[in-house]
Amino acid sequence: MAGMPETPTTWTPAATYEDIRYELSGDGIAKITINRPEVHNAFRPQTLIEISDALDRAREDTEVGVIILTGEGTKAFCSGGDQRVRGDSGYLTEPGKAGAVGRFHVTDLHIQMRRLPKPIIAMVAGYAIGGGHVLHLVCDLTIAADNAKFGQVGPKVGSFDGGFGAGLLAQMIGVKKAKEIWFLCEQYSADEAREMGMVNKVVPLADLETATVAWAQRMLTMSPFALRLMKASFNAAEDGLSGIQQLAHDANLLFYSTEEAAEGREAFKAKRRPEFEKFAKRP
Ligand code: S0N
Repeated sequence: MAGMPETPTTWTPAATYEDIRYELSGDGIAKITINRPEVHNAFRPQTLIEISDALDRAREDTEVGVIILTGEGTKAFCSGGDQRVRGDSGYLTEPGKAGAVGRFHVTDLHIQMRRLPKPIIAMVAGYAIGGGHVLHLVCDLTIAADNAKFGQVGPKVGSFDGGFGAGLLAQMIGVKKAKEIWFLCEQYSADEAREMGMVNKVVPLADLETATVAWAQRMLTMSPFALRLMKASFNAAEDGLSGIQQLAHDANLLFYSTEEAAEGREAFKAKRRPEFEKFAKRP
């Protein structure tokens, strides 16, 4: 396939976790793999805590420009919340412990993924179901293998995600189709998901990683700050004031590198009047 890397990527483990793998390509890509194939990569709280930690790691690493989120094996990207640890008050960190109080770790994780100023690509083979489907929606791009299956199961298993799982989906594919997905809980092929607009590209299973790495490498040739601002700009409309805040603070980051901003800081430190009159009043 044109533009594909000629040799497979060699991934180097860069941290140790229980439920996930965190690996680096050495040329700017971090890969996070949910490693629970025995349950189709369903996530328990520990899994989400580890993904969150790995995302922080990738964010702080100034060598990393693009993140790939995927699942171990070819059968599933992720099948959502691990139903064995779903308690009466949310997912349990310590199932079986008397008085354990559950919660939804995905709530903060979704926000973290949208806030992270680097593109995240969902690399989907097999099932992206339930909370696993929402995880791929929240990623910036999705590349799917031709064996991928997408769908929601919430109302079938006594659950629902009315956050990004509903709102973002509706924005992506339209309200009627989003309602169909949630109300009927059927599964959709990779091609159907692409036609709906929630998958960017479908490739043969054997080419999934090379195709994903090719897109990541292409983004690595782009201006990282321009990508950062584009991600924040896309999110700003959907995320309201908190989206605008991200974009505005990114403007701060840029402004701080100007002589004009430095003049205010230096004048304060020198206890003198800032000479802002020397700066152009831009049209
Ligand atoms: C994915 C499905 C369709 C695959 O079917 P298939 O191929 O027939 O495989 P199975 O035999 O069913 O699965 C293989 C083994 O994997 C286990 N397993 C699969 N999924 C899960 C899971 N989610 N939790 C625990 N175990 C799972 C199977 O049990 C089986 O194991 P063995 O071989 O030992 O029997 C099919 O597997 C399927 O439908 N899975 C369940 C999908 C599901 O219910 N997902 C959870 C849905 N809910 C969420 O994800 C909620 C997420 C969330 O945190 C949230 C967010 C916001 C607001 C609310 C919530 C909330 O939780 O309520």
